Amino acid sequence: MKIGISCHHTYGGSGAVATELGKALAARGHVIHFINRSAPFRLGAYSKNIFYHEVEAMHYPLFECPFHSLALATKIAEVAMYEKLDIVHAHYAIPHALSAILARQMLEDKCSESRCFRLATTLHGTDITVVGADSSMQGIVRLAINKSDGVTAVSEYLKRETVRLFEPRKEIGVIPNFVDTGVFARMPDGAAIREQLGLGDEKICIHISNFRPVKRIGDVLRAFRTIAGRLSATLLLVGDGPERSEAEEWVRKQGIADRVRFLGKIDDIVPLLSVSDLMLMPSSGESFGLAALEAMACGVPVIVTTAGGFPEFIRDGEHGFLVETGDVERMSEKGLSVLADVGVWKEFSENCVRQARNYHISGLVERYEAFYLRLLGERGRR
Ligand code: GMT
Repeated sequence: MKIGISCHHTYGGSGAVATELGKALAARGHVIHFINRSAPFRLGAYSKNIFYHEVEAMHYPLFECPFHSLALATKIAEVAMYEKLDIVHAHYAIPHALSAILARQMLEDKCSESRCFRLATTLHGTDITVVGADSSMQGIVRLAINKSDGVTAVSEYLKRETVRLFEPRKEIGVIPNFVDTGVFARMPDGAAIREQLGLGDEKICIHISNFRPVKRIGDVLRAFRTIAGRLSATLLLVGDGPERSEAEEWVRKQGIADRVRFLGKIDDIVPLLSVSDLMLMPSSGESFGLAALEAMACGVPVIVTTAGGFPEFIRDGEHGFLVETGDVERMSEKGLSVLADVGVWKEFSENCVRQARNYHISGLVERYEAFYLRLLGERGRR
């Protein structure tokens, strides 16, 4: 198949999923065209079957800001026509699905309906629960869902939320997120990585996010403060975003700045996960929580919230613990119980690796292939 993929290029789960999916599809012989504002952060070097088309929006003094969504629509139409795309897969409802819908309208008089690409849209989370839930966006997100040929959500939770908030006409399927367990695996040379990072033999807690309010960075820090008060530990904070400065200030005021490392955005997180003993992810509403699955693949037990999609792949007392959103005391207590007992940690760590294998990329890529083929089959019947 010839597949166009449009996603957010910035640091975050939806871009990671879209890019890894594209790379895996290319490895299976499909031709993939990424159509994006910038190269997705996990794209890496050129490889056979992968092409990248950059979208350049026009700058004109009359416009307060350039119209990227319109330029994206034009580029999708151009690539779809000249590369004869079968499928355009939009990750995140806006603007990608909408731009693809516009692109299809642009092509109306250029290709017959039976030749035009089919639009697959994957909903990732905040496009529904935060952005889409805002009254200024609700109608447009509903349109993006209803006008797509097929729609998937990354968890049952997100599907339920989409149906509750938008009452769409379109049936929503669920294809959960995935991890390449060949890449996300605990590296054996932990000591060398620790040395490179200037770490000793203390316990390592890790949090990876875009530092937005939904991630509840304050809960991460407060839970860690209690943990670090009881045993020797360092917290690695990976990523960046609006709440980072406040977090840095809090850490300084609490006198724990020497125990907390703000590492910023890092693409290759496997070495960091390989020296980590515990991931803290206390989000108030995570549609899936890809970072937790990637940590589990590297043998890192997780402390997460019962909110959102976490309970669909993380079991309490087996892969770590699930706590109520905001229950920092239980987070630190459960975190300490895993960190302080080598036997428990080892058992949880092994359980995590086994569970991550159930979400190995190959099985999920096959489900996306089947989804595309179903959409193409429907095209043939129209
Ligand atoms: O807000 C974010 O965390 C970023 C966002 C994204 O679009 O990159 O993440 C969402 O999509 C990921 C990939 O499907 C999911 O693993 C995250 O849970 C989801 N984030 C939220 O629902 C908050």
